[in-house]
Amino acid sequence: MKRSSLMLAALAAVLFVPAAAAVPAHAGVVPGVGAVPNVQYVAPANHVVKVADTDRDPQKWTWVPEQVTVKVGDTVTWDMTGAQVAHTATADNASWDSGYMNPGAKWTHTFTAAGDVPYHCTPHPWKKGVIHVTP
Ligand SMILES: [Cu+2]
Repeated sequence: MKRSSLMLAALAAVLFVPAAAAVPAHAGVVPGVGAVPNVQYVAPANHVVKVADTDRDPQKWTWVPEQVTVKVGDTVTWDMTGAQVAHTATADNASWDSGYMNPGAKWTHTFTAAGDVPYHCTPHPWKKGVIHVTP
């Protein structure tokens, strides 16, 4: 009886090894390179914003989508394919400005700092958008 209790205790000790002692799922050794740290690399993503400007009432024109959430290092491309007139994507704080983008033009900006960046269109300032940049 006492012996089987000891065996159970030993078995439990083997089964309940703390998870931290386990080899990380992404860690490994690459021949010629060495140990690879358990860091997951996420490639920067590109996000696309278009414009809806076909309504006869310019007040109804909008960015599509009006809000975009990106990560630091991601890019946003304003794509004027299908637009009827020229627009600008202009940060409200003037930190970046596409300049006039004619129909069919594209302009890409990389976001390097976390935070919300409201922007507008210079000739149509009611056309507002926000880029939410997360760490
Ligand atoms: Cu505009």
